[in-house]
Amino acid sequence: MKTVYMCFSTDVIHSGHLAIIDKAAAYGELMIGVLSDEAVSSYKRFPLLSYEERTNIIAHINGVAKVVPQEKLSYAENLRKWKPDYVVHGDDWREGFQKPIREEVLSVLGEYGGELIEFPYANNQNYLQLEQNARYQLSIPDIRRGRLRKLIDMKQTITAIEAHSGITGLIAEKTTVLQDGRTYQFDAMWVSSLCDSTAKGKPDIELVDMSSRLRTIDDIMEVTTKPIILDGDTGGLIEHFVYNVKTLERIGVSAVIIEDKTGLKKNSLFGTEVEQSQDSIEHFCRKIAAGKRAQKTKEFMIIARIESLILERGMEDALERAFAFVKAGADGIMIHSRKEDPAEIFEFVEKFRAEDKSTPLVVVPTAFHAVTEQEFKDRDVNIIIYANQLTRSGFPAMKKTAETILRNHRAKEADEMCMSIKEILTLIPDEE
Ligand code: SPV
Ligand code: MG
Repeated sequence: MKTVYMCFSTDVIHSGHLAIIDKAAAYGELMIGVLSDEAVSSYKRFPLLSYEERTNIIAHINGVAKVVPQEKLSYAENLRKWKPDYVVHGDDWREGFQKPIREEVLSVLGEYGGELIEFPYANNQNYLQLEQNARYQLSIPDIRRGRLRKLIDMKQTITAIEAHSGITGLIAEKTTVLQDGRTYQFDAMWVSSLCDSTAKGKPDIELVDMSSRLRTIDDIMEVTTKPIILDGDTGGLIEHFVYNVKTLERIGVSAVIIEDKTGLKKNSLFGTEVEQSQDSIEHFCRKIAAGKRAQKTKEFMIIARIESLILERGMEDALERAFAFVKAGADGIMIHSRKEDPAEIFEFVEKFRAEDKSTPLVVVPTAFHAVTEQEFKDRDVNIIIYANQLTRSGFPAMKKTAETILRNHRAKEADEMCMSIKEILTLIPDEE
């Protein structure tokens, strides 16, 4: 009896899948590789059904003889392990994102004489509609809100990139890179006070008020599904913070990070070059506790951000604050530093983790940008935020274009820096 291998990532099984399973099973004993939750969420979208549920459903489909896990988008490991006579796939992967995966499959099959069988891909409107509905589900506030915690549970260490508009939200949502048989995407979005203010041409001093920040969040939410972490600055007055917590969780934001500063807030990366005052432990604990009491859902997170290293108040102060803030109810701790050398961040993480193994830790490696995600993961850091890189790369590109047009008194020379008109017109497809 010949053996046949197919990989499945789907959580919305439809008759198109059943038809291809029937065809594949006609070639021999059919084994299905079910893609792990991590692989599905970094390749397509967060799965609506977990790996276990998807495995169970697929195992009960007529014609499926065996179900095995497939950890990566790459088939190589499973093909070398099981050596199926045939791999079956739709012909849609000949072009586009999955092309290198297909080429690798052909090469591994070549190692032992296996064969690839491709069926014409069924681009059925009903199936596309099903996938669109699944994506829409993920953007519903009640479903989006809890996904930050789920992602941390699933991956231990997740990444977020800043978004300050619909288009930067789309970049955070859709950018995917294929590397070594794995796909990479950002897990979440950070709505930075610096970038939201900068986009409005204003300084990062809590001048852009919450109504305006909510407008930005809504623009992002309209076109994305990934969880949102809001940079909540100081959280403002306790009396205002409790209202804002309820608003944020109602609209589906997953977490707010508030920093232990008071008075006129300036951006942390100024450090001690400008006057900034740190809040007292007692007052900031009251703010956290009031926020937690106001919260209505169990998934929303209030994360406390410690500015002691930024303000050069020392490691002991930072740690004392961290433990006090957790005791007051904080769901996570963000430790910040503006030193390129990550030593003080690593020291904080090590000392914090010696006493607290579970509270999520957050870092913003803008200054200590040489540290890799793996190094943070090895130290049990849970959220890595790329806080401002889209803003810092986007605006210089626009400035250069404006200067080029001024210098040449026409637009021709700037054209090579620009996306083509066709690309910009089709960048955002019409909603069906
Ligand atoms: C932001 O992105 O607005 C932040 C992080 O608060 S930092 O700019 O490093 O203070
Ligand atoms: Mg900020």
